[in-house]
Amino acid sequence: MGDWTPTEPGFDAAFARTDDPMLAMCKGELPAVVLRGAYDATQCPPLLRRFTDMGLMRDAEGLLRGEQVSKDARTRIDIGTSLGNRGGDKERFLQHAEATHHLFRFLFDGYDNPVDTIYDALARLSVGKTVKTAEEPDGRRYGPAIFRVHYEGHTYKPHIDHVQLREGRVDYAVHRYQHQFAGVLCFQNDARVGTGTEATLHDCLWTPEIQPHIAAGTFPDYAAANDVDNCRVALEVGDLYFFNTRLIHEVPAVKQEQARIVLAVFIGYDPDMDEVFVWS
Ligand SMILES: O=C(O)CCC(=O)C(=O)O
Ligand SMILES: [Fe+2]
Repeated sequence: MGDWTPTEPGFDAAFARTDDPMLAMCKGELPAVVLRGAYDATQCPPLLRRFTDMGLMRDAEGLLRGEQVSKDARTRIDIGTSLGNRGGDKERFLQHAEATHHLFRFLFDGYDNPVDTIYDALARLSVGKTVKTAEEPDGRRYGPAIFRVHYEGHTYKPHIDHVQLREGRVDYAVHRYQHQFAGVLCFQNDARVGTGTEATLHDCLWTPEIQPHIAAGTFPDYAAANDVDNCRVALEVGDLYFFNTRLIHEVPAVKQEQARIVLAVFIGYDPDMDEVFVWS
C-alpha cells in the first residue's frame, strides 16, 4: 500500500512514472493521470453563463437571488448525449448525438474548445495511436463529450462504467474495446473556494465476484474487510484527469453551495488497437 497514487501535475510526471501510462492504467497499477490547469480556468465561468443563458442548464444561483424557483428537480443535467442513458434506442441515440455535434460546433465560439483539450491530452498519452470520436461502421458518430451538471445531493455510489461488463451492450462498435476509461475536466466545483467534492478511486478492478457488493451497496464493507487501498482526486477548475472506469469509483454527495460541473468523456482503449474511440 502507499504508492497507488495518481500522477500529477502534467505529462512529464505521467511518463516519469511509467513509459506507458495508458497501459499502466489498463492493468490498474496506476489509478489516474491528473493534468493540472489543462484548460484555462478563467474561460469556464463565462462559458457556463452562456450555457445558462441558452437554457441548457438551470441557474442554481437564481435561487439565492430570490428569483423564480425552478420546477426542474433533476439533480443531474446533461449537455450532450449519454450512451448509458440513451443507448436503449440506437436510432434516437445517434440522432441525438448528431444534434450534439451541431451544438458543439458553435457552443464554444470565442473561447478555447475544451473538447479539443481532452482529445489532445488523450492523444499525447496514447502514444502512436489515433484518437477520434467513436462511430458505427456506417460512419455515424456518437456524442463527442458531455457536460454533466450535478446539483446538491447528487451522488455516484461505488460503481464501474463499461459498455460490455456493466451495460451488457453488444450492438455498438465500442463494445469491442477491452478497456474503458473516463476523462473528466472540472468546469465548476461545488465549493466556491479550493477543491470541492472529490472522486474516490478504489484499487479494485471489477470482477463478477465484486458485483454482489456493488448491487447490495456493501462495497465499503468489502473494501474495509479486504484492505482495498484507495485514492482521492482533488480537482480545481481547469484540471483534467483520466482513469480506468473498471476501477470501482464513487463521488460523494454534491454540496449545496453550487453545482459541480464537469466535461466528461468515455474512452475505448486497447493496447493492441491503433484507434482510440471517444464518446460520452
Ligand atoms: O465526476 C467524476 O469525477 C467521475 C464521474 C464518473 O463516475 C465517471 O466519469 O465515470
Ligand atoms: Fe463512473
